[in-house]
Amino acid sequence: MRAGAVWRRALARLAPRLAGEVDEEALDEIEERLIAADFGVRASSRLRSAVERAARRDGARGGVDLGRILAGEISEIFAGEGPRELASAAIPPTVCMVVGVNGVGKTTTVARLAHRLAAEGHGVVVAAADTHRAAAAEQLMRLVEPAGAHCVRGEPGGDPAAVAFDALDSARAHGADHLLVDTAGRLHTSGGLMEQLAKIRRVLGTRHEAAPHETLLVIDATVGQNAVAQAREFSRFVEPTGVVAAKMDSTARGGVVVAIRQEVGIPVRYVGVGEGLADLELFDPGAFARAVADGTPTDDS
Ligand SMILES: Nc1nc2c(ncn2[C@@H]2O[C@H](COP(=O)(O)OP(=O)(O)O)[C@@H](O)[C@H]2O)c(=O)[nH]1
Ligand SMILES: [Mg+2]
Repeated sequence: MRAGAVWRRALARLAPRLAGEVDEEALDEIEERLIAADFGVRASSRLRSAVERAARRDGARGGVDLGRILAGEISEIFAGEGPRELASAAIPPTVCMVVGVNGVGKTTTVARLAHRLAAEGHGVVVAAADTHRAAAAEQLMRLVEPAGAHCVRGEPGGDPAAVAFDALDSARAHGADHLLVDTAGRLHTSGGLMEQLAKIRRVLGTRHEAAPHETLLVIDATVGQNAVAQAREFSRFVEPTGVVAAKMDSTARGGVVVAIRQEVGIPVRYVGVGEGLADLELFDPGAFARAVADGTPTDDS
């Protein structure tokens, strides 16, 4: 499934069919549909007000007008943001840390980014900084080695920050352009996950100017508003530069990308649209908004 198809499915019929003027009933209906589509209560209520103002101003009549206005207001939330690839550090390697709770798709995302970057001709080193599960490093190695990426791992149960540190040295030694750091989602030893992640960040930062240059927070799109809570929690400790909304193919709702953008302020950068290594796409706010407009049923259909 491609992102365009995901959005068309997830965002169809957000605006109700409507014969005449935009009234309270139609606005209530939009708000309910937005909430049902995972936009979150706050974003949905703000969008309702914005649509109401715009509909009055433009003298909107009918569902198609309403859908177009809703799409426009959603675009406003992403104003000025387009699809954006990973940053490129002035001095290589560009360091990207991938964080998130267990099972959301972190390791898969690291593997996908490794393949993507390698296909563009970049040298890539990955750090298996999830040292709490022996299987985690195996999984990562198996996924990235076909791309020609070098994988650095530590002792099982060892210090993840030490693995990140060694991997940075290795990336320099290999002259790699990118270092991708996979992390654990749950911590079994003493000390919280967030403190551990903050430590990895600090260690990378002391060894390399401005590292990590990117911190991608992976969320599972099927958990809806829980993902917003996760984004809020992680942003207190690791300053995510972007969200990867994984498993978008496994939900019929797509509003969580708006909820996170508006309520936590982190831009969505990538979307996971399947289980394959190629199933990671840059998030395109324009395509998202267009799917809202295109999904509005015509008034006589
Ligand atoms: N359908 C679907 N499954 C995904 C996607 N991304 C990851 N997964 C699956 O989610 C599961 C957990 O992924 P993993 O990367 O191991 O999660 P981690 O614990 O965060 O490292 C695996 O079975 C992946 O294949 C996606 O975009 N779509
Ligand atoms: Mg993992």
